[in-house]
Amino acid sequence: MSEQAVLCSVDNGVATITLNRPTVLNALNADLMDQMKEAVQRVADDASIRAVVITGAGRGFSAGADLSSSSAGGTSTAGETLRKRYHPVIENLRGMPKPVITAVNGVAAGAGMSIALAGDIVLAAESASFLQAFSKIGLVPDAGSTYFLPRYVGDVRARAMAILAEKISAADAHAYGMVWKMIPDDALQDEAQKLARHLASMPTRAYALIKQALNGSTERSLTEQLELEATLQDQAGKTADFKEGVAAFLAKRPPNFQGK
Ligand code: T3D
Repeated sequence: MSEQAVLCSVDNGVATITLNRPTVLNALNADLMDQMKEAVQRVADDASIRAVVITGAGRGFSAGADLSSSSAGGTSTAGETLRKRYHPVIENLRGMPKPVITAVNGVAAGAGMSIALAGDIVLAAESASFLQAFSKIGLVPDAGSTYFLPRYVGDVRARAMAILAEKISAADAHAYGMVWKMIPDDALQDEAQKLARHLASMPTRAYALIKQALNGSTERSLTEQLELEATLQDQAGKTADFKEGVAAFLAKRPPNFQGK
């Protein structure tokens, strides 16, 4: 690998993964996606990491697939590239047993927007923007955009975004429900770290189980969802953090959660 296309640092239980090709707005080439896949797997597997932040270096979050090295000019098909490089990242972000914050610091386009939307909590700088760029170059939305968008913003807006490929401001993204909070540009990274540190000090086993409950909940019936909740609550109820949470409440003292 020729460049450090993804940076990963760990501090006090918080991992920060930074897409790092700022001169091309962190466009996603094979090197970057391979490094991203490896970094995401590493933070997913490391039990000492209890919260994750994903952001972009420079003025963009990610401009999506690198069009100078995309399948249009390469030897692999788009489907092969997606299955090998993108799907493991998106599925791992959603599936990993810890909360993932995406801190969208600038434009998030194409598959870059899909990565942004895969976060459990999406924060956006006021100047950030979102672009379903795919149809502009004759492609369909991929890397999860057709899964996340209708669920977040509804079918009407998802269709318009995919077909019209118009840039959506952070304010509109927030109003549409794609973004949890909009944050002044110069405060975004500090706020993302502050939130991640807070999450890392909380009962993170419960967060893992919450993710399990919510992932795919729209595909399950009420009966199935009630049963899943009961099963997950059995697990949550056996954690040391549950005991600590109740003990701290009754003793009127702050809890000391260990993520166990
Ligand atoms: O085969 C497969 O891989 C399948 C997977 C497909 C998934 C996809 O993501 S498809 C969608 C790909 N992305 C796009 O179509 C977006 C293309 N980029 C843009 O539309 C614009 O750059 C932005 C709206 C994102 C930002 O515009 P702006 O005006 O802020 O910046 P810019 O001047 O256009 O870009 C800055 C530089 O980044 C520029 O390089 P230069 O001229 O300074 O040397 C530009 O060429 C480069 N850049 C931006 N996007 C990409 C890119 N280089 C390669 N690939 C890009 N996607």
